[in-house]
Amino acid sequence: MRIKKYIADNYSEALASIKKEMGSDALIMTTRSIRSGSEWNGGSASQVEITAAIDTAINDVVDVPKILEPKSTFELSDLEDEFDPDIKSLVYSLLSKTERAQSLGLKSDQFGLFSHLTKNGVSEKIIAKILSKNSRCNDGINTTSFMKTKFVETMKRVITCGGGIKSSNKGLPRKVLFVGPTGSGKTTTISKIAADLIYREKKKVALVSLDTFRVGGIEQLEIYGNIMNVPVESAQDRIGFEEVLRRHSDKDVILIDTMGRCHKDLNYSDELTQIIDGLGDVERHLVLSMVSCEKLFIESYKQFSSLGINRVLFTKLDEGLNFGSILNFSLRSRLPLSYLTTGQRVPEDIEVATQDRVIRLIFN
Ligand SMILES: Nc1nc2c(ncn2[C@@H]2O[C@H](COP(=O)(O)OP(=O)(O)OP(=O)(O)O)[C@@H](O)[C@H]2O)c(=O)[nH]1
Ligand SMILES: [Mg+2]
Repeated sequence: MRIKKYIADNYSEALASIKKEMGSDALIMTTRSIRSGSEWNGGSASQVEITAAIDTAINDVVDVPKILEPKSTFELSDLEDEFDPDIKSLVYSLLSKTERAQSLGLKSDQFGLFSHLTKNGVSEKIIAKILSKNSRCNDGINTTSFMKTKFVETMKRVITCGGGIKSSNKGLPRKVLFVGPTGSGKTTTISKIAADLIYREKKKVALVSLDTFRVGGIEQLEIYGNIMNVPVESAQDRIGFEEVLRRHSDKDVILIDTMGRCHKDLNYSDELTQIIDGLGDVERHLVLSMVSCEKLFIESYKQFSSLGINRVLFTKLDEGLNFGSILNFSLRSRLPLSYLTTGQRVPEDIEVATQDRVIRLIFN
């Protein structure tokens, strides 16, 4: 084991030296800020010290092959950075919140807003990017309310809301497919939307289940369909789905349910694509639950990338602890939001997503 202290003007420089000398297997033992100048003039925390260690036996084995991740069409450089467990992110996670804000280039008058937004789940890197961009344009007037206003302006550009489901004006039924992780609330949300279309908008609706895999997958939808007195169909393949569409060509809206499958099942998206492709426009909504971790949002989005997603809707807001992940995900996916759901009651607990509502949620 080789241990060495590295002193530099900032963490990035120290880490660069560690990586250069010890490689990426180096372990970070300690980090601290060092005051330069003398005690009586206050000194300034202008340098950092990192103690790093490397197991030389491990370091000699340089040819261990990397396990390759399956290739995906989804590309997001920002995100790779965030989930990459390299030395930089390891050290970053060891810093205090203030140190993290400093290391991201923020000034002391921005720490309060930074802290508030991180508590509400907004990614630290996203906050820093937005705040530093805004402060560059407006030197000298960084009051909290000014910064908040600027932050909200950026959020309004990033969070787009596409409205609820409308019936088609082309005389054909609008077809809307819902996909997402197991238990995220697809079937319940479809029932809420169906009730709204039937009772409030007086539309003709059919419900279809593409539960091709699970026995009894249609039962839950059938219960709601029977209550609302609308047809509920199931289709296992493309031929079955085409028949269902023919039978319900007189409907205004056809809502299509799917079963949740593990996000690692990358074939699922292709299976669904084969069933629906070429059968006219199908709106595709990704259903994500506020109770699940943010990484699952991304994994699900990746899972359905070949299917193509047009909208995202968030469920279980009533159980969510914070809502910054909506901003994080919107920024990364650029998907317009359709609905938010706020409880288990059908049909009451659903609302069409609006920017104001989402911004209020994120600011608490
Ligand atoms: N608290 C709360 N629970 C919800 C909400 N929406 C759905 N649920 C509950 O979440 C659970 C799963 O809902 P489902 O609609 O069956 O989820 P799903 O995505 O269809 O699940 P799979 O078909 O198994 O993939 C049920 O107990 C619902 O009552 C919501 O907005 N808030
Ligand atoms: Mg379901």
